[in-house]
Amino acid sequence: MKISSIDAFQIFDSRGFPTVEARVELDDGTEGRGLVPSGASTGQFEAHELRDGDPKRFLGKSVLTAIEHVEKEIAPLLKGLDVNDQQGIDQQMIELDGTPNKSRLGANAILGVSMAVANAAAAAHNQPLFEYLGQGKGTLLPLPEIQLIGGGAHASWRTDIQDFLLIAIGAKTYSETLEMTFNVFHTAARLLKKRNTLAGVADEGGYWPTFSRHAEILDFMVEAIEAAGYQPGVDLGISLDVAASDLFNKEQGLYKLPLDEASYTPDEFIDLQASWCSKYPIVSIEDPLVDDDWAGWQKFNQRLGGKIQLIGDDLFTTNPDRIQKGIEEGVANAVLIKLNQVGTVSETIEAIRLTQSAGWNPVVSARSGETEDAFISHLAVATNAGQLKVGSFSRSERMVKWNEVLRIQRILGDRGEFKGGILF
Ligand code: 2PG
Ligand code: MG
Repeated sequence: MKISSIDAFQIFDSRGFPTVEARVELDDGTEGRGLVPSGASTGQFEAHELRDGDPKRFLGKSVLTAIEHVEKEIAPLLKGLDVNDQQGIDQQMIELDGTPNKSRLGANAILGVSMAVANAAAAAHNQPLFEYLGQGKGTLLPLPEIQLIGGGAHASWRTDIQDFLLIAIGAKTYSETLEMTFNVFHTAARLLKKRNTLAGVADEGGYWPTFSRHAEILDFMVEAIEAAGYQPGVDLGISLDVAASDLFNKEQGLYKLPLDEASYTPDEFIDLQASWCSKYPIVSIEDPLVDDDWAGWQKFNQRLGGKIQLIGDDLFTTNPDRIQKGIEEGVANAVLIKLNQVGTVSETIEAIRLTQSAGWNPVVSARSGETEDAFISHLAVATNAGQLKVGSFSRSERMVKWNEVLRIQRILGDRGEFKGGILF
């Protein structure tokens, strides 16, 4: 099972922007591919996504240098290595890059190869990816976090808060989470149509936000859950990704919400979110504060961490060192897990294990710029992560992930487990 060749080429993601596809071939002709996703509300501590920056080509967004790094530097280094040694291969690429954030070769170059190596190894073993990555121990089907309304950087700043999501906390099976979400998603469309405010979907497939206040969206979510015949807070809960790093004005020390014509000090912003938690059936909040306010996060966690799931995305950027610091300082109780924030498969798995070792929840997540690939569905099951966030319930780059979990559910049969909505 030796690597015989590696190459890469430029494909396009769900926003029509260039990204990397890497291909690893083994001695016996087996191959694996790695398709790299891309964020829009990226955290400042993420691994570096290398783009060419040539304004004459693809708006500066082409990834041809990253591809050249795969073919000229990574391929010769890895040729002849045993494809089963994911960690050793990832480590060699990290050392070849030589920077703390993978900025020389590009995290997109390294991740493409890392994912292709995992897929090639799984194919060589004739196993589905989740069985290979989890060494047969991955049996937990994830609870989905599914976006109803998309805003922020994914909808031209039509709202300030980024994601308004549903979690089907009352579902007994993975399939039932999808049925419940289906019912609310399509009921919401009917309600919006009636108001003449149905205006298509945002980057992750959630409805385009045609609302004049954030609280109006929360009211609408409750209305849609009820109109679909469910009990808010019992059958389905609300989850928010505030993506607060995008809202913080450093000079003024204030969070700005232009939609509400309001500014908040960090303490007032915590108060606002606490008041939303008492008024609405909110079960989870991601990135409620800026990504370097560790003391603020600690305060938030002390106040609300016992009642809701508190997820760090931009705060942790799937980086084991930052997660470790977060665990020591007690700033959250869950970590958003994104492969391209850290840049290799083995570091991503390490981040998940570290999160689990603290008794926290890992939430495996897609990016706003996605591809037709469903690697993360397998990753979530392989690691028994328990939760999966993929954007909404439309657009094929989203549905391919939900559908892949349905396929995994069939493969697992009686071995498959589902814990339901007990978030902590
Ligand atoms: C997030 C993700 C997905 P992006 O903030 O959690 O919703 O967005 O990929 O743009 O960072
Ligand atoms: Mg986020």
